[in-house]
Amino acid sequence: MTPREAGLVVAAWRRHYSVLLDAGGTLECVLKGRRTVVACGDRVQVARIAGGGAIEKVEPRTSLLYRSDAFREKVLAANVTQVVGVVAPDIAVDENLLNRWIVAAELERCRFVLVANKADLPGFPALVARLAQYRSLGYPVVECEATRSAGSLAGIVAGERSVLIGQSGMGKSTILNALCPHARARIGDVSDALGSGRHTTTETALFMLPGDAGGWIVDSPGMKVFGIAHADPAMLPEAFVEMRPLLGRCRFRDCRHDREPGCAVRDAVDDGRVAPQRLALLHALRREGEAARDKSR
Ligand SMILES: Nc1nc2c(ncn2[C@@H]2O[C@H](COP(=O)(O)OP(=O)(O)OP(=O)(O)O)[C@@H](O)[C@H]2O)c(=O)[nH]1
Ligand SMILES: [Mg+2]
Ligand SMILES: [Zn+2]
Repeated sequence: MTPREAGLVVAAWRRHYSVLLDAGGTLECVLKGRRTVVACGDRVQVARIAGGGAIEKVEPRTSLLYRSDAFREKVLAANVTQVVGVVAPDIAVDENLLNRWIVAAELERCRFVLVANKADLPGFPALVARLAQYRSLGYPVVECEATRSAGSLAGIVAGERSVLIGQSGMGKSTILNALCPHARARIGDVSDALGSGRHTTTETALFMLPGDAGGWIVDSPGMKVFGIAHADPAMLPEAFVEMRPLLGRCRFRDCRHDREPGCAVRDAVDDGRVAPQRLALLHALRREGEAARDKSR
């Protein structure tokens, strides 16, 4: 048997992967087994084959972020400790999408941080004002002008394993390049990203952070949708931080927080403690999850 070598997956494109070997150097690898899932951030064991390597084993993960609907799954990153959502004032922020990133992070027990990028642009103060609701949920909102510096983010990502997530053109790759000067990720024009529907970043890639604290950061392609159909519907309410103290306080133990009388969550919506769109998202995610389960039967 050929000896296996251990490494970290640093780039993923379709079914091709770059693995940074613990012993040094990177190896271009293919994946054996159709059903195996591999993502940037995975620790793997590879065997040398002609022309590169084959991933033979994936070590157990602490987290796995992925998008899914009833038909498809797309892994974003493995073993992350923190999800960094990026928004900017020159592109319409899809808050439904944003809340989905938060739920995905909570389900994997990752921290969530929101970055308001492009502080130099005119609509910036209005954007930051809109994001106050996320700060009051407990998620840090960090302001940044990545074309100048990402210094405000350095302390947030240091020592963490983060993934940058966001709609196309928000500036994820620009932030990455500012944090990891050796990265040289491709940066696109916003007009390009919006006009043609093309995204500048087409694969996920992982970069080591400079400095002694260690950690790494994954850049991902822009997205327009983020399905979480793989989530267990029973786990979803826990992913909404402001609902946690209310769970178990409804009249019915199996309350869906929909139209049941004596629902503590609905009461909280009525008196403004829970935003109606957050409860609506909980219901939408539950429907999506149930539809995906029906389909797979
Ligand atoms: N004015 C301004 N523009 C910025 C800032 N940060 C990034 N940009 C610009 O925004 C555009 C998109 O940046 P990217 O980093 O490619 O965006 P992205 O989020 O990686 O986009 P995708 O890879 O398509 O998902 C580029 O033209 C950047 O120069 C900023 O702080 N201020
Ligand atoms: Mg990019
Ligand atoms: Zn209820």
